[in-house]
Amino acid sequence: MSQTIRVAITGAAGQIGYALLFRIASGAMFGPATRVHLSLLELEAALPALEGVRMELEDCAFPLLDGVSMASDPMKAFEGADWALLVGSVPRKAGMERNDLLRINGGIFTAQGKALAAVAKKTCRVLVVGNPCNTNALIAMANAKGSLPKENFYAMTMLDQNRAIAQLARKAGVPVSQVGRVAIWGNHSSTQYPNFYDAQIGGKPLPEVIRDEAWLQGEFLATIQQRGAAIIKARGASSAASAANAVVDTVRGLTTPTPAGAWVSAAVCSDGSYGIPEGLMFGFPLTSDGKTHTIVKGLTPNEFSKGRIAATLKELVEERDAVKDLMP
Ligand code: NAX
Repeated sequence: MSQTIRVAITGAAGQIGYALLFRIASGAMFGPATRVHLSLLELEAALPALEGVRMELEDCAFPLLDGVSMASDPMKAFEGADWALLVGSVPRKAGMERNDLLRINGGIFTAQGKALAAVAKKTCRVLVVGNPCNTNALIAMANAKGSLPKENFYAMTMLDQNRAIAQLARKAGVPVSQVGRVAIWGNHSSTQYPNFYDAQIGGKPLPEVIRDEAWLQGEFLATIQQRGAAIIKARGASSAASAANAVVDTVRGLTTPTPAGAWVSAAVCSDGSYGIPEGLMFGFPLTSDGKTHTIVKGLTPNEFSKGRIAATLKELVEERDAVKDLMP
């Protein structure tokens, strides 16, 4: 049995936390040969509820779970972390403007970025889930500068990728395992672009299999972009189990070599690829060698894709400009 991986999780008493912690402790994230310690961060007021979750984790008697610790101070929770999963954030409330939301959460991710820089392992990798996740990740990355490499920061778009794969498989009448090279470009928001033009079904270009471009450009895109809202409408609560599953898929995708014909979607710090300004947290198709990621190069977006990428880029630049003063 190898070393213990220390995983810090924020917002651990929330609904995604409740679906996520048990998956990690069972070995779904780091495999059946890796032990884990869960270091849970919550607001002071949520610590009693978190204690109940801790008791349930104990009651599962997971063989891979080395321990669980709880804190309301990020300087404690992030100490020695190998991975930090930043799930907790303040949700948008009625009457709140987008800029208010950006700035309220900006404060949280400024403090958490600084705490990660101060006490996490220098190799710590950070996945931001809490919305607006691209810009929250940008703020955390900027505040950890000089301590944690910018390549170690990610924002989650894997739930969108999984949603897209499921819809494309259903339309083509094939198992999801047949759908590859689907990637989410840009922001995790309603401007995201789930690019289907480079996707493959059973190894063939997707547009040769799904010969319904109007559906792809119209209903398919709208379904993926609005899926979160549709789930809230149906369930009366936002996606939780599927979001937790996507967290597992993202970390697994970044810590294992990517199989041929597959891509991993996540927002990463742009290196200038595809004309996206360097330093912006932008969703790209990635591959991984199990240790580091690479942005898939050499794709040639058509005019439709270019238009969609430009729209989501515009939104992300506006978000970045609204929080510029929070980034040293
Ligand atoms: P919940 O409201 O159920 O849980 C959030 C938890 O975070 C609460 O327990 C709260 O006490 C805690 N929290 C708030 N501020 C904190 C802080 N400063 N430090 C530590 N903990 C803090 O939300 P949940 O449904 O779990 O969703 C969490 C976040 O994920 C939200 O921002 C949500 O919008 C976002 N999502 C992101 C997705 C993605 O694909 N990137 C998809 C699912 C989800 O919508």
